Amino acid sequence: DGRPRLRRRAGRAAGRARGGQVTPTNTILIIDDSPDTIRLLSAMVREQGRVLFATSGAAGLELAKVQRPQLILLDVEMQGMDGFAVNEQIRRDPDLRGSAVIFVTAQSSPEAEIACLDAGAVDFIPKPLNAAVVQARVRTHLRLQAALTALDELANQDGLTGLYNRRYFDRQLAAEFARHRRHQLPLGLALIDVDDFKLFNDRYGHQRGDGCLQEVAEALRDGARRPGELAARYGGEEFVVLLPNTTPDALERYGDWMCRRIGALGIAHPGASAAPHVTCSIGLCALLPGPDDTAEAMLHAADMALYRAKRAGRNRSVM
Ligand code: GH3
Ligand code: MG
Ligand code: MG
Ligand code: MG
Ligand code: MG
Repeated sequence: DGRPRLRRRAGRAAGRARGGQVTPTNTILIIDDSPDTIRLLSAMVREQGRVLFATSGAAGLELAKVQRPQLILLDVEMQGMDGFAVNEQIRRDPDLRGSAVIFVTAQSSPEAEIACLDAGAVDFIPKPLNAAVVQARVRTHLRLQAALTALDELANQDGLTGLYNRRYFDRQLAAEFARHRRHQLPLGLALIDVDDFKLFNDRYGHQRGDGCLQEVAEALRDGARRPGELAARYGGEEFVVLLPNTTPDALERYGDWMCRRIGALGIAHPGASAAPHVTCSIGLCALLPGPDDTAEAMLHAADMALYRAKRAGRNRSVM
């Protein structure tokens, strides 16, 4: 469903690497009901990114949802939905957290300027437009926006594996759970715990233990490719995968497949109880969320299933 995915390694920003330098492609969306202003503004900022435009608030919002621009230059005075109304929709949409708004307006009173900033815009550009001022403001906000995006990514990422962290996962689980309840869709959850991992560390040391967790994480990330699927490190040697629109049958197939896949990494572990290599146990929970179900109860059910998988001898997936 187009949610942002973490990149494979921490700290790598979007864009093309050129001679070690990363040059992200910024997208700037101009929403203005005057084609003349759009032409003028486009010409001013076209060196600073990919420029898109819309001539109404409604069209602009639709475009923003799909294109996720870093910056939106938003006309205040527009026919139909005015700039403030558009801005309110942008603020309310969690998908547009990464889109900063700069208001563009001919009303250059201190009150108008304050109203723009209080509405949550990052800046205010007065008309008539001055090319150098527009460019300087756009440049500044693209830079700030890139820093914010990088911070956001770090805040959601597990440092060792590059997977999403538990904080992010918990937030997404709550959101997906509510969505699945609303639309009556089956939701799947898998908790994955590395077997006898303490023994692995004891034998090979913590550093190789870390390497093992990275390999397992890579298998999980690679196995969560369908839109909306999300793999996270839940803590220690425990991982969690969220599988939207997944029936119990399909979830069981996923569990068995992932269990085999992690075994097939072939990471030697002579002390393990189920096989001479690293294995994992998986606890599954699939459900069509009813009015009284909660995300917490779902996690708990998966945890109980994981416990049963351990009790039954490890290296297996249990619903
Ligand atoms: P079980 O099969 O019952 O899950 O046994 P286990 O040994 O895997 O489980 P236990 O909870 O006893 O031990 C988990 C181990 O995982 C202990 C801990 O040191 C290790 N661990 C947790 N986080 C990390 C990490 O980031 N790196 C490394 N190397 N080890 C970790
Ligand atoms: Mg206008
Ligand atoms: Mg554990
Ligand atoms: Mg374990
Ligand atoms: Mg244990």
